[in-house]
Amino acid sequence: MDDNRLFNNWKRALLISLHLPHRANTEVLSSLEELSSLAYTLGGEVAGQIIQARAQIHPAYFFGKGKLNEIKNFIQNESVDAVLVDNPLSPKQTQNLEEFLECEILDRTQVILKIFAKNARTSEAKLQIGLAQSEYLLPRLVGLWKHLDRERGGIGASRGTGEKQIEKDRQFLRDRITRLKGQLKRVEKERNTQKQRRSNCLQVSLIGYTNAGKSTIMNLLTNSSLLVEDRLFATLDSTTRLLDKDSRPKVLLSDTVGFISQLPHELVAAFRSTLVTVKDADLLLQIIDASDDIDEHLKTTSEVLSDLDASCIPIIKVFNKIDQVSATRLMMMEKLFPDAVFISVIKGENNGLEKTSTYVENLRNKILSFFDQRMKSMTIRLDYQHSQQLANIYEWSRVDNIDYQEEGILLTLTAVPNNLELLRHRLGANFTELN
Ligand SMILES: Nc1nc2c(ncn2[C@@H]2O[C@H](COP(=O)(O)OP(=O)(O)OP(=O)(O)O)[C@@H](O)[C@H]2O)c(=O)[nH]1
Ligand SMILES: [Mg+2]
Repeated sequence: MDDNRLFNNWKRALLISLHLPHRANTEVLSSLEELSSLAYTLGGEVAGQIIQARAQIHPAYFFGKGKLNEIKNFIQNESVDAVLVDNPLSPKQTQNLEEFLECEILDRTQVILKIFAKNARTSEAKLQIGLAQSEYLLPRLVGLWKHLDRERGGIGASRGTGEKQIEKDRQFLRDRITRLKGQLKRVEKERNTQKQRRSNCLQVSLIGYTNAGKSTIMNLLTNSSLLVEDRLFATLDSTTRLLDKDSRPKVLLSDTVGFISQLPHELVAAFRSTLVTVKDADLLLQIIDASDDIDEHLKTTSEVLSDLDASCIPIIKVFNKIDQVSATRLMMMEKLFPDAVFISVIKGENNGLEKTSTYVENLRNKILSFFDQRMKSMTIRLDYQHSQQLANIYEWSRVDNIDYQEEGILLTLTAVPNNLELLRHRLGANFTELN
């Protein structure tokens, strides 16, 4: 079965949203604005937006019947070929809406899945999105086939063609899910081996809303050239680089896939192996676009972190793109978040190259001093016959002092407690701890 056949292409979309009483007006509007960015990221055109305020959802059609007639007129008058719904729909609701509006219906989840499929480059990202798409499609096959039957010339003409196919497709998807899960398990195993090799390093993970500037900051901190783009979900993989080649302990920085509000749970589950860099981090750098909807972005990030079981990891909040905000807004944010860092990493009118590099260096120092504050020191004596262990010592800790004395080599070492413990284990009985 070909995914493209199931994820039909469309050119001109109408965006619709149901405003339920528990959601604030601004939240509904900014979410719809974001759906519009998602549509553009996919290369589609937006013909218009319609919002319906309602006390509760209509169980069968999600929207009220009156509004649906208005929507149907709009579709016909404006040559719309897809309706993007900014709410999660059940398979049955999607099917009913397709039948009533005679138009392709995509909910927010499906739009996001399509963007991921379009942007996936590495084999791991392709496996993960394949899994998320298959899991999303499985309960929706009935609706899809009804849609295709209709295209072939009316329900009566081809009744049953789809029904027979549904069982075949369902089996195909089940087999595919099992195969993709198996392949992802192998990738995860490989990742675990790499992790063991890096166990003497501290891990810092860049996290946050999509398009906040994570990859731009990663590039500047590690002198890399990862893809940076003004569109949503430019990054779908994790990339890890050394932050500073001379620092001890070594600090690794990872860039990874961004978050978005109402991130489909199929995606969080499928991207678990990519997001493992977040779960395993010693410190998270949360990048927030200072010019965007801060409250919504903070809320989304904390929800995803709790979904990943990563809420306990210490976080440094980094407000980026301060070149885009007024001095008053900046002052307000500084008051609200006294421990956060405020930066701008793009050279612009109010932001020379010098200022940008000062921001980047301050951020680097903030990361290093976070770990410095947690480091402990110990003094040891190493017998000369075990001096080959010096390589390990330099690898695992910062050597503050070394003195070649008659009885042995006297060393003062500093490292995070975990690394000191691992070093003690490695040196075994070959050293004497003096304090
Ligand atoms: N004005 C301004 N733009 C910035 C700044 N930092 C990054 N950008 C722009 O923001 C856009 C997104 O940057 P990325 O680094 O790709 O963002 P990301 O968080 O990695 O995004 P995804 O990988 O798509 O989740 C790009 O067009 C950057 O040039 C900044 O400080 N100021
Ligand atoms: Mg990125």
